Amino acid sequence: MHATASETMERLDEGIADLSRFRDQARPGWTREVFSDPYRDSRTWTVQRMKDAGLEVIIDNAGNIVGRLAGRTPSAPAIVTGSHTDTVDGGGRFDGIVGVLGGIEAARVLRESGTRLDHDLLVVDFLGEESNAFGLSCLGSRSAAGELTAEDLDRQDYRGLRLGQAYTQYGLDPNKLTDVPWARQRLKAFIELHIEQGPTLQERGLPLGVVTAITGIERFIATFTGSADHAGTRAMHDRRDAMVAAAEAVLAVRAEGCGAPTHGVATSTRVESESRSPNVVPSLVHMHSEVRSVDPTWLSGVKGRLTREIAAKAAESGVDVEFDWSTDNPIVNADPGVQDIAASAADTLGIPWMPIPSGATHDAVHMATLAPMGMIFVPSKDGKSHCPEEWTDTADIALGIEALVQTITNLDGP
Ligand code: HGY
Ligand code: MN
Ligand code: MN
Ligand code: MN
Repeated sequence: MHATASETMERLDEGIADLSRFRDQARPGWTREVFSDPYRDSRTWTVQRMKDAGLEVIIDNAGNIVGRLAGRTPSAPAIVTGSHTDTVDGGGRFDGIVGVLGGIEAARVLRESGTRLDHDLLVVDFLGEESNAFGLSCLGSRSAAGELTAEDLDRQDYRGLRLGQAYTQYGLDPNKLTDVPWARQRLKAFIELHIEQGPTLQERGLPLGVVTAITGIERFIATFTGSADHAGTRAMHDRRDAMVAAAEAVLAVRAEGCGAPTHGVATSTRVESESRSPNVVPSLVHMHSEVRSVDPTWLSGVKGRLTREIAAKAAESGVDVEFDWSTDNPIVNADPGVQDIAASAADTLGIPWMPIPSGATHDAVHMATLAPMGMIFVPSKDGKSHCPEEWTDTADIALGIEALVQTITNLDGP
C-alpha cells in the first residue's frame, strides 16, 4: 500500500465516522433523510470537506453541493463524479457516502499529486437521492437533468409540509430547479463510485465491479375495495375481505419476482387498512409494491401480468381493485466507452474486476441524460445495505478511489 493509499484510508475512516455523527437519534441505524435537521447540518460539513480538499464549492439552484477542481482548459467539457449523502430511514454509513467522500478524495489526490487535468473535475453531492416520504427520489440529479419542476414539488407533501416548502426552507427557489449552469453545458462523462449493495462481489472474491446497466423500477399502489362487516357475525364464506385480497396480491408480487428469467426482483413494502378497528372485516386496503429488472422484455410485461392476476384473484373474494402504476426510472445502460475506460483503469492498476448490473438505482440514472455514464462498485459485506449492518472495508473503498482516479485520468485524455 503506497503512502497516499494509507493516508487516504485514514482520511476515509475519519470522514465516514465524522459524517455518521449527523443522524436522527430517534431512528435506527444512521438515519439522515432529505430535508431533515441532521441532513441540513451535515451539508455544512460536506461543503467544508470539499473546501479542505482544495475544491471551489457552490450550492446550485437544485440544492446540489458542487465542488470544482479547475482544469487547464476551462472550455473543455467537465468530467463529473459524485453521489449522495442522504440515507433511507434506518440506513447505513456507506450508501452514497462512499461516492461523495471518494470523489472528494480523488480530487484531493489529483491536486496533491500535482496532476493538472485538462478538463474541470466536478464532485457533486446530489440532493435527496433516496426514495423518501415525499415519494420523489433523486431530487438533485433529476433537477440537474431538467426532469423536476416546481409543479412536481407541489404534488408531494409529508407531515403537512409540501415539498416546495422544504426547498424554500433550504433557501432554494422551486422555480429555479433546472437553472443549473454546470449541467446545461456539454459534459465529458459522469462516473459514480458506489457500494454494490448486494453480495456478488464478495461471493466472487472480487474487489471491484464495472456496472453494465442500472435497473428500471416500476411501482404501483393497489387499492382493494371489499365490504365492511362485523368480524364476529359475518360467515367466512360470505365475506368480501379486502385484506385477504391484498395478502394474495403480496404473494403474487413475490411469485412474479421469483419467476424472473434473468435479473428481476419484486417487493411489497406496505399494506394498510383504512379501518382502525380490530373487529371489522377490512373493506378498504392499500398495498405498495415495486418491481425491478435490467431485462427490458420481462419488465415491460410485468404491469399487464400482475394487474390481470391480482384482479382475477381479488374477484374470487368479491373484492374490486384499482391500480396506480408509475415508472420510478427506466432501465439505463452504462456507456460502453466509459465502461471500457473504467475496466482498463482497473487493469492498469492490477485490480481484478467483473461486469455487474446494478439492482439499485442511482443519481447516475439521471446524469446519463447529460453525459456518457459509468459506475464503479466496491463490495458490500454480506450484501447488506439500507440497514445498520451496511459495511464496506476501508481498503476496498481506497481501491475503488484508486480506480476512480485512474478512470478520471483516462477520461481526461485527448
Ligand atoms: O432505491 C434504490 O435503489 C436507491 O437506493 N435509491
Ligand atoms: Mn445510493
Ligand atoms: Mn440507497
Ligand atoms: Mn480532452
